[in-house]
Amino acid sequence: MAIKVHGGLFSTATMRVLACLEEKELDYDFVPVNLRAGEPKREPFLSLNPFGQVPVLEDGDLKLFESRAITKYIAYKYANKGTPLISQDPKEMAMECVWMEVEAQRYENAAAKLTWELCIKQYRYDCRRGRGGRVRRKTGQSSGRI
Ligand SMILES: N[C@@H](CCC(=O)N[C@@H](CS)C(=O)NCC(=O)O)C(=O)O
Repeated sequence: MAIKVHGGLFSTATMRVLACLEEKELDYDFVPVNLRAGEPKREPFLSLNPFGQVPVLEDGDLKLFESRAITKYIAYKYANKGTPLISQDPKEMAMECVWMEVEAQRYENAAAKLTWELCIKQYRYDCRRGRGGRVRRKTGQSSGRI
């Protein structure tokens, strides 16, 4: 059975999981969840994650939430596929875990806000006005597609 990712297209936590699956060159089905319509806060989604948030990964009979737990699972389970993402050596793995914690505790908060303000908000604004597809800086310059 194929891996399934329930997530949102404007969700940085979902993007973390999709980036990991892409690095591992794994096939997966993306199941879009409508965050604006409050879909994660209702059944059947709550049965997948009682906290009502995306992403959720399904791999066979395993159902997982929390994006970093998901990426660690993928890195271990599919260690021999695609890009190696986690070391099998305990000391190296410990250092990787230290920096994963630093990312989660010290970096994520600011990075998620910046991604929202500089990228996603502008993209959604452009989409509503039929100019979707470009990411623009405040100066009006184009900085590429997302
Ligand atoms: N710590 C969680 C955070 C998940 C999270 O914040 N998800 C957001 C989207 S990025 C969400 O589902 N928001 C909808 C809501 O809380 O109603 C993870 O890393 O998976």
